[in-house]
Amino acid sequence: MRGKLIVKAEPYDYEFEPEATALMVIDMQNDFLNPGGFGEFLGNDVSLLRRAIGPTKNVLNAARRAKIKVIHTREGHRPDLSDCPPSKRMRGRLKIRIGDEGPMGRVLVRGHRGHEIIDELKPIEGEPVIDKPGKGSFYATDLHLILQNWGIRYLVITGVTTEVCVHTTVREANDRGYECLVLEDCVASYFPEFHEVGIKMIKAQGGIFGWVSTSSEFIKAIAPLMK
Ligand code: TIU
Repeated sequence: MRGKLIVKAEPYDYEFEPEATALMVIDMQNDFLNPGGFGEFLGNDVSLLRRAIGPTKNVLNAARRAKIKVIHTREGHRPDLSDCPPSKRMRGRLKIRIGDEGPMGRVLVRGHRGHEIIDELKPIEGEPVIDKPGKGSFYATDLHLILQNWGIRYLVITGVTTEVCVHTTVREANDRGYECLVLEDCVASYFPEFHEVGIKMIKAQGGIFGWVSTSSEFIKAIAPLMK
């Protein structure tokens, strides 16, 4: 279907072209959402992030049915840690650091269970997975190249955590000219107050970083594409 669709959003309606839109699922990895991983070693209650799983699953299913492109990201590092800044590894004086052996294999290292995307949101054939060493999804990755090749101008954002990797990615995308819609029930933080303020920051000042809506409003908007 050609033409624009409209999502009820804040600070005002989000208009987008489905063929030029990608759904991004950011860092929905065992290391952040399950016990025994990086998120927990940082001192967090990982159960706080799990509220985003159900709504994100619904959006993912709807986007697949509507033939909207999907891209997943994972934060993590090469087994030799050559792409992990020593500052990142040492920060926090953790007992179990990035690269150390934990209950889900080596923490935040590619190829280990903790680094994998959670079972509930596994990528399927045709959905690129971007492995990123930083918080932002554009930094030191081929995400921008893929989006440009696909003709993508609109990004619908889900994932964790609101004020860290989601915010960094939205800011990076904003400076590269993408129109971002953040689905607030599909993103989450270990700090509910940071989530709340992080969401406010995106839509304040006329949508300084983009728009905010919900999974149900987005699914309603793309319903005509789900034949
Ligand atoms: N993916 C992501 O947000 N990485 C983090 O380290 N987040 C925290 O909130 N710690």
